[in-house]
Amino acid sequence: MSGELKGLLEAAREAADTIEAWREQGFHIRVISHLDADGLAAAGIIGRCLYRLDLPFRIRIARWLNEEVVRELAEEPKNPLIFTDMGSGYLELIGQELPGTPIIILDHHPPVGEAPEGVVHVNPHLFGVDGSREISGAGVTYLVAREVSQDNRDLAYLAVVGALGDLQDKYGDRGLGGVNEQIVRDAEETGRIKRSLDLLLYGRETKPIHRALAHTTNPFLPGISGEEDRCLALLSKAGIKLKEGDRWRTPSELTREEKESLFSLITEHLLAQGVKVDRAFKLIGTVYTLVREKPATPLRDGREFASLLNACGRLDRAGLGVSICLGDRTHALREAQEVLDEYRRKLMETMSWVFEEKGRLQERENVYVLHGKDQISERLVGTVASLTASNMPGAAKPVVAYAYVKDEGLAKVSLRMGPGCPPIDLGEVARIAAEACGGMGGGHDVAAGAQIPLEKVDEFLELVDRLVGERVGEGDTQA
Ligand SMILES: [Mn+2]
Repeated sequence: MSGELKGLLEAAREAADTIEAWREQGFHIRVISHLDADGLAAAGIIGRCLYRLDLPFRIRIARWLNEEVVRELAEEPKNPLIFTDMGSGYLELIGQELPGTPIIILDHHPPVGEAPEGVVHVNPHLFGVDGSREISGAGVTYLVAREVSQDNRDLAYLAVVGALGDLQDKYGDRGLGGVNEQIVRDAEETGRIKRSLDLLLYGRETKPIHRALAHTTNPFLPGISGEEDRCLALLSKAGIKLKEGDRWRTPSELTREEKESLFSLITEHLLAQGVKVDRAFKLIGTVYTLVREKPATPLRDGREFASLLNACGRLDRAGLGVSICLGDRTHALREAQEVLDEYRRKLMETMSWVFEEKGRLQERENVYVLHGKDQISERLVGTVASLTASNMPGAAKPVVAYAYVKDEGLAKVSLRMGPGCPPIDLGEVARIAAEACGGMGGGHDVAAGAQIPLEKVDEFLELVDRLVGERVGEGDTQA
């Protein structure tokens, strides 16, 4: 075992011991977790862990951690708090507002400042493990649950879903790597997950093939993504049967020959559109199948499970997502499926909106600015920024997208690195720029976010453009 991992596991052990001690004292636990798929998966893991310990708990899901949220927590009785997939960026705030509260932070975002005295802080970055790529918030939470009891190894699959939700599948064959690799192995050994190499069509377990192809946005396939009619034409050209009797076939049922012929037609189509062929190769990658879930449900495929959780979080139905992670497969699943459909519809609409008219995505000296204003929902802005950044043809600049959160007088900003970008720390850029504008920001090097006062948007964008430029410049002189 590498020294880095050893340090991380020791911290996980300390958190597990702390939970055990809380149990002996008969505490009621407050869990507070992040709104995205990773955060909901983390909430599910810690919830099931506490449930198995017979510890009473309550889960609260938050969009972000700010002074308001922390003050609300401070006004409640001082029951122990577990932060999952959030907290490390706000150590000072936590120390100031929550003195005397027993606290565990299980996060993978880069820590800012020092953990206050007495707070148990488990974060891969403290041990030289790259939290943006190697392990998710759900992964850190899983390591703790596993230290609590080996029986919790059967929760590893949720940590895989969390890592996929945080787009950590950046290793070979679009697989998970680093500490995640070990977590995947736990999930395999406990009979929950099987890995295979396959076409990564969106909705591979649930959607008719033409629709799955049209709904695939990562990679974005010009002339195919969002174009159901053209997809139908392409599939019939490939000689692929769409129905089995009355039932639509799904991508998971495609035979090897069918997949090969479909793939070569997609490649031809992209070439004809002047798109590089390597885009098509991003369509082939590691599929994580949750073998205990019913076929033809979105929970059967790890990525689709993650996007279902994400949809629940973004459309104000976080509770549904948590229920599913806690094991509900009845009405919660049915409802969540509807939420997912609605979310995908909105996302596709928004993506077409982005590229429909010039000027919505504006090229500046060092960044692309996506002016979402009140046209992009603040709930979608992060996902839209990710999709835009990963689908810009040869983009060497990060994408900075913002949307108004009018009722709070704020703009929500998401910064994302595209595949062609030079390595700079967007989390640091977001934090410095946001603080200079009276807001808060931070995050990973490749994906960061900020909330800033509405009237400061222009100032913020200029500052980000400049900060990114300075950092790109530094990289050049070192090279
Ligand atoms: Mn996360």
